Amino acid sequence: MYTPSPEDKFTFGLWTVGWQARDQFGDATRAPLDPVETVHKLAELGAYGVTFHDDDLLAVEPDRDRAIENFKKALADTGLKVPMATTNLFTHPVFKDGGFTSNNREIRRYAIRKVIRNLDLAAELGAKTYVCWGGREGSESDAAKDIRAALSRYKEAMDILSQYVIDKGYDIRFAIEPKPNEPRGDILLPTVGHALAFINELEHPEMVGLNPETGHEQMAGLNYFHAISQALWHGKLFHLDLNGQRGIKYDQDLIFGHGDVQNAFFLVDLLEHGGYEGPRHFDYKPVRTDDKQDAWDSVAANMRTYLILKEKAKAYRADPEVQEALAASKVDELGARTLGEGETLQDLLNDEFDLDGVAAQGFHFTRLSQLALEHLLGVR
Ligand code: 3MF
Ligand code: MG
Ligand code: MG
Ligand code: MG
Repeated sequence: MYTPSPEDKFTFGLWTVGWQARDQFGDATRAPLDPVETVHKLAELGAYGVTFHDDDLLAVEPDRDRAIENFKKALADTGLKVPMATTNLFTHPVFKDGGFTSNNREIRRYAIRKVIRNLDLAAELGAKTYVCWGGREGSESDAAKDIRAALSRYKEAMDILSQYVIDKGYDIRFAIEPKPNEPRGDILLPTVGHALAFINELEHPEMVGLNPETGHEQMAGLNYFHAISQALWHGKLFHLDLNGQRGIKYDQDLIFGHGDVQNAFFLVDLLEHGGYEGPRHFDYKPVRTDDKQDAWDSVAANMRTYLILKEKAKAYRADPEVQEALAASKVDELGARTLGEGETLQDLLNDEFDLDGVAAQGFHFTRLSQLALEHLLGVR
């Protein structure tokens, strides 16, 4: 039970389990992982696929061609897929003021070249989504960056990359990953809402969607379930990064469910019933106190937690008492048009309405929330 298989479409970034746990204050606590080992181990644990930044492939083999050859062989040996790839535009010191939006024009040009080189590899490996997380696109001082010019340069980069994909005939769409801060004091496109508005300004908005991360929205005090719902509503949920976060603080990248578990419960319910068909991608970090085996256990924990929540959500939906409570709370009534088919505004204006009577009615959300919690806690 709760044993993942490729049909569950679980995917992991090489940089997740491969994180050496180097942080602001301390050195690495784990040795680098060979991507070949990661691919084999992920397949063994029941994952569907693996994702990567260009530089992740070079973790133990500095020669790019050889690293790619080894990676491809591991994929062929295991059947693991590569649904998504991305570029590291944040580690190298050259990106200290950003990639697409660095004040230095030469650096902006280099950043685009770096993306294009890995886009070619992504297309070759069959990736359908290319994530852009602009971790260094931002500032610490309002004196340092003309934000409007930076947005123009961000747009320019996305337009150039979209045109490149069209010209090459690649079957790839871009997914912007919002984040409010860290490593920059303030990052451009800080939330799902900001990114959605930005996408509307692009030359090819249809080619660009979102890769929202649980912890990133929660770092801004926002609700990930709401963010994913809105991304779905706009048809922009191209991909996602699942993990755990406990409140407004540094980017914790905990195991999925190890943060706000109630929000995770409703999120899984939404993903399973809301029409998202893409990979269930985990972007988490094994805690710094983990040794190598603990880190592999944490990979399994992400998938197991998701499958447990999936089962809990199903049982919640199937519970007759929940169905009754949902109806009593009029949850379905929100799906009905406010102005019914064939009605006119005049019909609405003519409504007789018992203002005080209706105002006095409760929505019974307490009962519903408690039922959900009890399902989650395993007592129903
Ligand atoms: C940082 C992140 C990134 C992005 C990745 C693109 C290093 O907080 O979440 O992980 O997810 O660059 O997928
Ligand atoms: Mg993150
Ligand atoms: Mg995070
Ligand atoms: Mg992420």
